[in-house]
Amino acid sequence: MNDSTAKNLALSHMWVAFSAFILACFMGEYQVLERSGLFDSLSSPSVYFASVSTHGVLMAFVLTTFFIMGFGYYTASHSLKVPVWNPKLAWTGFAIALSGVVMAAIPLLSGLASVLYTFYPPVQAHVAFYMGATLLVIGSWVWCVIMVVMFYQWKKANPGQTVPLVMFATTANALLWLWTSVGVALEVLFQLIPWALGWMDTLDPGLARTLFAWTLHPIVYFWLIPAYTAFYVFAPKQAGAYLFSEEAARMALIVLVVFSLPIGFHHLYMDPEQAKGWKLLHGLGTFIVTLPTLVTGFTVIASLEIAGRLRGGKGLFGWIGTLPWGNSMVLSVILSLLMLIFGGFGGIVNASYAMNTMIHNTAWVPGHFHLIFAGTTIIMYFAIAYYLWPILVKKPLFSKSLALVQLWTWFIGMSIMTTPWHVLGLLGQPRRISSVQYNNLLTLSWEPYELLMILGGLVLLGSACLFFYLLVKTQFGASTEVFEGEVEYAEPLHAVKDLPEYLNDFKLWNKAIAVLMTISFGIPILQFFFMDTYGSSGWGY
Ligand code: HAS
Ligand code: CU
Repeated sequence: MNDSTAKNLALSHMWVAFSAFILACFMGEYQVLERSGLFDSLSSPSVYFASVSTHGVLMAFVLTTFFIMGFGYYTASHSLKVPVWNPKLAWTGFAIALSGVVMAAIPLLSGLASVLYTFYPPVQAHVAFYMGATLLVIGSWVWCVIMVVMFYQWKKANPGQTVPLVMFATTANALLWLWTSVGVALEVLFQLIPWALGWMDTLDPGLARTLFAWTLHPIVYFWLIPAYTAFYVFAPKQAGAYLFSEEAARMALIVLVVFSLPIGFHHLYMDPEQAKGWKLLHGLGTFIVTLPTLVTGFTVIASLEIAGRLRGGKGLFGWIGTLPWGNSMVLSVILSLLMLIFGGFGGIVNASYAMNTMIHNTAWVPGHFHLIFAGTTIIMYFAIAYYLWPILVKKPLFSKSLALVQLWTWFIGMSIMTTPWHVLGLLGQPRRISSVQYNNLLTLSWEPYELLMILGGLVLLGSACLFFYLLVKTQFGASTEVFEGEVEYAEPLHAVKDLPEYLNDFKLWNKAIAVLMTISFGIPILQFFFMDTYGSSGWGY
């Protein structure tokens, strides 16, 4: 088996991902400085919006998509013990996605696409931005197809056998992404591109926001699933024990995929286009989709508890101290779960229809997603990188202890930065603004929090640089030592036997998604074409 193709694919994708990440971190620090309003010389709304748009696109779309693709190629090939199917196609997908990034970066950096990462109309970007984003998505579809083909080829060659959990999770994510990206693809192809090219005078932002909501919730689980995959397949083994239940893991992944799709209207609670009943339906679905996260928390903590007890931990909490805190994967999982408590709590507040009025469009929301995305999720991307890099480049990690410092500082920096954002949100500070100069008592009360967020940002920037430095040093450093280790997957506590097909395949779940999506998005989308919604008819006016 030609393992080197999978390794090269993984490394190339991940380098793009982490290069985007480090660039975006510098922009993030500039943004907290500018936004604080404490430095007059930095104040420039136009630079701020160009920066925050680029930061958001790089973090949310480039870092994630490329990381997920690279991780998927390597684990698929490794766990199924087959080469990547059609490597030429895989490289073509990589080239398409990368050219999309370059194409979008030009208008972003020149201030012609200052539309934030959600690019809601009627704010308009240069058409190259929309086209670049489209190419990125098309490149990622190539990856999805390859994952699905590899999954079914393996099943055909190994009838009746259980697909390795890591591949089950990756395929779940590929299918999730295919379903997820349809909403934004319709918006971009039928509304934003024709409008930006001047083929349409105007468009219906209500429809655009509805289509974006189709994508906006499940996309966050597309980013999250690799983190949960590492929770399940790497962490228990690294902690020295077993996965508490593989069946629970599979069920959690399935519910996460199926219920992430029909619930996007919790981003539209305050929008006028959709009726209350639809919002409530999506709100109920949102509470259902928290369950797989609770199950994941339970299963992973139970796995860690087994590890702690096997290492001699006693009493109700004694096992926590005996965990190998010096192992970067185990430490990351602990820190990730700690951030999940508060990030998830924030999510529940957001999802509660009435409470959403209190925090919608305030600094609370970036607080929520920095904690749960940049915190919970990205710290696991770091852990995966530290775990895979030595295997991919066949050299030991440059410094294990610096890696631990980096993980701790990321956790501390993220806590320092996002706590003030939550408070500022409750104090009424709007999000998506560069600065508010009301010059009254209200903004004075914001100042101490602004200072804290700058400090948090600085700690995070230092941590990000350390992460990048460690990867560079590991791969290109002078060490001549050869690393021989291999990826090891956690065994379940009880071996999986006679798994029902619905826990080993997605056919049933695709049907379930189709039904749920028709129920939850059918009329809300069709109304724009069949009803007179404020004079709109279909895509535009
Ligand atoms: Fe969210 C907005 C609701 C999860 C990302 N979210 C956003 C936006 C982003 C985002 C990017 O309902 C902004 C979009 C924009 O720009 O407009 N979110 C939720 C809910 C969840 C949730 C209910 N979000 C995520 C994840 C994200 C993410 C994951 C990225 C990766 N979110 C919302 C809503 C909005 C929103 C509204 C719109 C707000 C508005 O008005 O604009 C849930 O999935 C969360 C479930 C999690 C839990 C936590 C369980 C805790 C566990 C940890 C246990 C650990 C222990 C410690 C005990 C219920 C399992 C163990 C310790 C040891 C030592 C072992
Ligand atoms: Cu959401």
